[in-house]
Amino acid sequence: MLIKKPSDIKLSEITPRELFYGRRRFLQLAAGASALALVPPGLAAGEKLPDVRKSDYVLPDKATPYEDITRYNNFYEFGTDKEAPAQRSGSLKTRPWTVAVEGEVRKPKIYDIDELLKLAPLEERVYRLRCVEAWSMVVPWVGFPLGELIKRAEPTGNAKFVAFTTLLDPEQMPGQRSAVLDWPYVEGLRMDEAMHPLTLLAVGLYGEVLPKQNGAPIRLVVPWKYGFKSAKSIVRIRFVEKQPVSTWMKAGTREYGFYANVNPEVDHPRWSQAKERRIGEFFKRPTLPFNGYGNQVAQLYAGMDLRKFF
Ligand SMILES: Nc1nc2c(c(=O)[nH]1)N[C@H]1C(S)=C(S)[C@@H](COP(=O)(O)O)O[C@H]1N2
Ligand SMILES: [Mo]
Repeated sequence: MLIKKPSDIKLSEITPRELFYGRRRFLQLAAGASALALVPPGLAAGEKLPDVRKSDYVLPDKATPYEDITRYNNFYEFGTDKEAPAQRSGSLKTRPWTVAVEGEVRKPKIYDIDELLKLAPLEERVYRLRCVEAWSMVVPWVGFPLGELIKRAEPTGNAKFVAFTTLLDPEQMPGQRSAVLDWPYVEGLRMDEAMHPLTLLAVGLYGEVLPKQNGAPIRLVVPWKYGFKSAKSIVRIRFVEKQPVSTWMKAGTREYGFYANVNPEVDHPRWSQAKERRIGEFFKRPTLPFNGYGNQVAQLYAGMDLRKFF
């Protein structure tokens, strides 16, 4: 049988790679071995993730070039400069790696990362990422919905929130040797946000194994919230009854709220959130409510004052 199911059709077959990945990345792929020199340190170069399906979550926006997504990062565990994570994350060991799923669940479990990679079909999803610092990117993630893992854990009726914790190891994460944040990095979601089909556990980028600077081996992606909600290099997923206090809330209660929904009408106390600079573009563009995902997520917040619950 030659006719393929839609799920069998790879994105590369229906969208020219050059269009989808951007010209520089295409040339880099096409150049083969000589492209290796362009790959930043710490990346398992060319490790393709097998069996990645196309998903329905593909934005029409042009994807940000691979070089920008992997060289302009926020990952304070490796320093506060944007270039630091690409330069310094080589010391992170992503194997062996475990993720503890625990707390208010009937089936707590410590997953090995390679088991997690096979938990659910891997999908390619092209999402917008909007940083609270008013820049944005368009990122082709590879991952699976967090909800797939939550279902298997069987949360109890007391599970109202989920807390995500990043690895704590100053030996591997030199940025943790200074107290810029209260380590380890912790973020949280309400249960319905965590179960939302857009909420992704990402293990890859551009069809390949996730680079360390982007949160290898596994990171959260919550596209309608400011980027800091998307915790990197996760080692613990804990189901709890009370709203977790996130690292950024501790760093500045007035500046970083628990919800952190992208909202052009609620300024950060020190700057406007009305516009953003898409990395690689010159002119700023207006920031969209919920980062453009309002149709899918606004109902989660019906009746809430989103100025108060920022
Ligand atoms: N553990 C950890 N996760 C983190 C951060 C961090 O400093 N440490 N930075 C956050 C912020 S502010 C942003 S904007 C995104 C950036 O993700 P990217 O580097 O893949 O673009 O990661 C988020 N996740
Ligand atoms: Mo951010």
